[in-house]
Amino acid sequence: MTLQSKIGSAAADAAAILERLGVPAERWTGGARAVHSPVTGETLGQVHDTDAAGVAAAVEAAHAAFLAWRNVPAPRRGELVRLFGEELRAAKTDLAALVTLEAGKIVSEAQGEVQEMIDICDYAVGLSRQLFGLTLATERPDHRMMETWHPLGVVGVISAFNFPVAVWSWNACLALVCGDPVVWKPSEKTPLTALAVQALFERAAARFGDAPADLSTVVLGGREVGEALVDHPKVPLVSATGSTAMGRAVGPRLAARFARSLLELGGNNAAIVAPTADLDLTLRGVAFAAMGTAGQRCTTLRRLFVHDSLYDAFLPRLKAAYGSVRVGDPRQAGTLVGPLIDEGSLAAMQRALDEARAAGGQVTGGGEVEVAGCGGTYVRPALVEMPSQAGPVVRETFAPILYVMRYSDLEQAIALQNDVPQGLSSSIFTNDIREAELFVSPRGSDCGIANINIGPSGAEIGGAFGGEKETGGGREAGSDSWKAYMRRATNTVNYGRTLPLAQGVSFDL
Ligand code: UN1
Repeated sequence: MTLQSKIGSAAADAAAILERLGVPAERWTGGARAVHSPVTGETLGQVHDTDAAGVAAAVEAAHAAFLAWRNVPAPRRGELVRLFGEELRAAKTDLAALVTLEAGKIVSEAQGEVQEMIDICDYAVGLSRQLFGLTLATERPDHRMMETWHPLGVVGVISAFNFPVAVWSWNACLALVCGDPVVWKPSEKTPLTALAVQALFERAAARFGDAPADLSTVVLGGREVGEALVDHPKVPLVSATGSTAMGRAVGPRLAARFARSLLELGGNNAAIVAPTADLDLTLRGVAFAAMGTAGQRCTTLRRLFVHDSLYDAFLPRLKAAYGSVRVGDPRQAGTLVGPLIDEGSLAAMQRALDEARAAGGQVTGGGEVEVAGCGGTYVRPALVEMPSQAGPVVRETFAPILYVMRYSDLEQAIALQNDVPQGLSSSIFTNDIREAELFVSPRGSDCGIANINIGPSGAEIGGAFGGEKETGGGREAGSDSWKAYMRRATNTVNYGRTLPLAQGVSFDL
């Protein structure tokens, strides 16, 4: 199909997918909030915002579900997630196509995002038989001390437009096997993919049979909907992904009522290209991490420190890649960079580039790209050679801008890498084992993710995902992240006939 014949078809394609996935028409038509495709600018749907009473009702219903779900054995709860994974496998092509239409991701990345959901389902199913606690040494005879992990309650999930479905699934699949229902507020820019996922979940729940109603609900709208979720006393944990500004608003509100927060906020991720780096591999790693998803991942590579000894060999190759990368309709084979989410992103990108120029930066790329007949915002990624780490370099601009700087001493490069407010992801490209180990040592990268010979983006779900400092400190997905969704009880059991007190205290009546 030619591009020309596809223009104007985004709305029709989205409607057909929503119908196939079983999303009732009244959920995505007739509402006051228009949903636009970043691919063509077309209106894809009109969704209904949830009002404050609607959010409260969703939380109360989820809490009722919690009271039943916490009694269901965890491996049986895993069975629901297994069925959900089956629904996702069957719907992968459709759901990914909807991600492309609503978030603008290229086909391969959209499919990767749905695959990430399937992966976390599999992970959570296994986990449902491994929610273990420890048995601990006790100082008292005829006693046993142990810890047990119990379901926590309703989990609020606030997600961003750039991973409109996967981030929810990291939270929801773990929460569900841990015994917690989920109330989801997706980005107001991507409600349709959320409604599609909800429909798939409802199919899985129907097949499961006796699942309580309202284990998963979607509430739609802007900031006030998020606030209603964050402030509700029956939500003991909110997992929020988005900007640092959003986290600054959410974190203290949760702390004020002693609720838990799991924050995944901004990243300003760096990579170091050391003298022994394999330059072919580095070029591919840098290109994907910096230009992939049009620079709109929280793990996107934004700062590159290149050693003096290879700067002049590497930079021309990188510039050539920036000049030749195919920017355009994300539905078309061969496109590597799709649209920005909206014009606001382009404005922020241009502002950052102007500031970089004022600070002495040499900018290559960054101009708008005309995509035949399309109403989306398409831009060539920008490569900016900076004399120093200053101005816009120290903040996250959610757009494809890579700031490149020279370095001569690795410890200084690591210090610069760490000298930003954010601490999500980082990489070093090197074949020198001392450099590699230094980078992942206590005085190396200060980020939650530190990679060797891999770019900072594209993490798999088996590891704990998240970062330090203004990134918020939360960890999601793999390793022991599940503990955030449960409460730990310490139990001491006396199976003797006397009552020895701890610390040798005597209290004889
Ligand atoms: C995000 O951008 O919010 O590591 C999440 C990655 C993906 C997740 C990114 N697995 O890039």
